[in-house]
Amino acid sequence: MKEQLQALRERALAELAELAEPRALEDFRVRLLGKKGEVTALLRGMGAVPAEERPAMGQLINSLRAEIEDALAAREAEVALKLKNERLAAETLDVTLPGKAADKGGLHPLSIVLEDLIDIFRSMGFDVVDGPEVETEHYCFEALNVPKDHPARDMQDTFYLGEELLLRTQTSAAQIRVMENRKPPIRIICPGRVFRADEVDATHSPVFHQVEGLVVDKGITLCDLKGVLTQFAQEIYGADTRVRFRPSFFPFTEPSVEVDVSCSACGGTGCRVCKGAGWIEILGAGMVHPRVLAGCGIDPEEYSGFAFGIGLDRLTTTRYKISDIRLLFENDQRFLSQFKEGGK
Ligand code: 2NL
Repeated sequence: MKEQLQALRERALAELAELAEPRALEDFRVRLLGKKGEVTALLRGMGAVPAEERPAMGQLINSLRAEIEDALAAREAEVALKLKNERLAAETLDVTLPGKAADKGGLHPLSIVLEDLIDIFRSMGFDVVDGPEVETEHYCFEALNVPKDHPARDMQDTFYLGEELLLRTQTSAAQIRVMENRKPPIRIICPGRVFRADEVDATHSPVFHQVEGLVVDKGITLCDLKGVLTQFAQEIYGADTRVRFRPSFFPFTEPSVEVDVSCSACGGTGCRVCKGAGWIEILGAGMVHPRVLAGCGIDPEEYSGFAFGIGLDRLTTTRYKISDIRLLFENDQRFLSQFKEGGK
């Protein structure tokens, strides 16, 4: 029996050295040390051993069992360590690789210019308001003293959405609502999208952007208009910019003016940018027509006001020397990414 034990010992240890899988090790444990295992069977077979040899034999079997258990535990630890090392090697990260910077977005050029504009007017005490893009004929035209037969109302120029509703052609409608609902003093600007049935080309788009402004109070004169708009023009184009006011006509203002600034490209001597004129037109303005005030329930004998309308798209294309207005509406990343902080 001793030889049998010795043979089992050698076979078991040799086999164990070959096993490299946790599953195989568990099989091995069951096969040798389990209830029906080989070592257990040896203990059961002790009945056949002469009584005086039993204690010594029992000890031998128990020490063999202990030896196999220890060898198994050691092999299990080896296999576990090897598997863990293989897994770690497969998961290796090179922490010295440079990171990929997140692609940061930026503001649309129209938004950059609009924010500048809002800052300038806020600093002069203006509030920002907005209104719906779908308007009624009343708010878009009647309340602004635009008569029924005026060309601006023509179906060819205005997108009508039925008998009464239309897409606003200027943001004045939102300002009319403010005049109806608030008592003067009123000092607001109203930026927004406006719509006109224009053919698309390098300088025209059926959707464009406007910032209108309105001031109503006691004793407001053309001097206030000139002061505010000169301040605005010089903040946008530079402190040494010259500003001139030319007589013009709008149905909603009387008198009306158009405002030009000296060309920032040539300083006023005439160049390609200003088409030789030395001046660039930037906005239209005027004293709010008494009929417009009265229509909103504001007594024109007591109050007066001025209003202006600035085309945001042209302001943006001239500031950034953008040659085609369509670039503002196409959302081509190659164009837009040039306006991100830090450039491309
Ligand atoms: C232009 C001209 C202008 C106004 C807009 C206005 C608004 C109210 C009352 C009176 Cl509520 N007027 N707006 C006045 C004068 C000119 O826009 O050429 N814009 C690009």
